[in-house]
Amino acid sequence: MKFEFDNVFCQMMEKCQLDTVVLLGHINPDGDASGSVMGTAHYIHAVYPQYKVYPYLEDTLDKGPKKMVTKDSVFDPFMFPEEERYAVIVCDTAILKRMAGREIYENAEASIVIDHHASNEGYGDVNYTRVSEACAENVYEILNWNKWKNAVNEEKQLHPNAADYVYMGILHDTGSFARVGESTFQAAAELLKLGVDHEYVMQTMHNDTVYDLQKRGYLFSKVQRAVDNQAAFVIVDREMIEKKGISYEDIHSVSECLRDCEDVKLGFTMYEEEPGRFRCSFRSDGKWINVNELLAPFGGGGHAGSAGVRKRTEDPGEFLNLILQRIEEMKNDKKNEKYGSGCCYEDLAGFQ
Ligand SMILES: [Mn+2]
Repeated sequence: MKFEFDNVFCQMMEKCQLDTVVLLGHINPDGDASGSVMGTAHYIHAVYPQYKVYPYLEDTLDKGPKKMVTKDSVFDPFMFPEEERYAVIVCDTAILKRMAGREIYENAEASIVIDHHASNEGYGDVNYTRVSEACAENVYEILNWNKWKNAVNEEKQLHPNAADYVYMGILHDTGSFARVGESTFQAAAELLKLGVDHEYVMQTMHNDTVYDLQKRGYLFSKVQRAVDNQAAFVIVDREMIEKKGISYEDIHSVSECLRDCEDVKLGFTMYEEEPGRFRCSFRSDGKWINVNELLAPFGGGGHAGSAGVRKRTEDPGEFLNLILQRIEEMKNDKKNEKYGSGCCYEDLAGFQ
């Protein structure tokens, strides 16, 4: 059955007699988290003007989406909302631990969760999680765009608006439509019809300076290989970070670039964000190795093709070995399954 956001939202507000709603996303927000949060906030603001709306985002928001958010003429999501009684809507956040503004969530009267991570914990009063390429695609699916169009028709459409943000979320989590299904293109086409300017939103994808590229060049010169050369990875320790001025933003896209190389199946990065603590990012096609499963025993997770983990260790080499061992084990298990009697449907159930 289709999830009717408007019904669920109105019921929640009426039942709890609330006039305020706060929107939350995950820590270190990206284009999808911010697009989903801001898009939903703008939708409610336009369609339900009787309610006060406060989107809240950490200001560690990625540089590209930040360009759009700082142009917003309706909301300033970097202000911490100080409300008494309110409902929350949480977007793109699989687990409570990754939520930005968790105390806001804990003190809410009611909650709706909209997500697309297979690893979603199922928290919240209403939890709508459907595995898809982008949370913003789910947001697109559940909102009533006819209602929105009528609500914003009267006045001149402001930009960025709900449609611009939802489009941005889809654009970012699909890598500019590199990973899409039919439904993604359908959503994008409908959003363009609603007035989204593709070029305007594409500006949030272009943020590199020449210096950024030089730092990336350095990072790629440090790539190591393992598992018959099929895994490629970079480890960035404090010394490299300080000497070369490498920020997390610099390494953010490296695991994905490596994964997309013709001679690589799995790309990952380990970044020592503070002494002894590594922020690790893994990318695969979701089938060769399901990286969500790969990281589960280490306390990490995400999607079949894209997952992360934070690891506190004085010995990154030891952690690296554990990871590589588990990759080998998962590869062997798969091989045995294939040649065994059991039929393996897991390959097909990957990422859709
Ligand atoms: Mn996402």
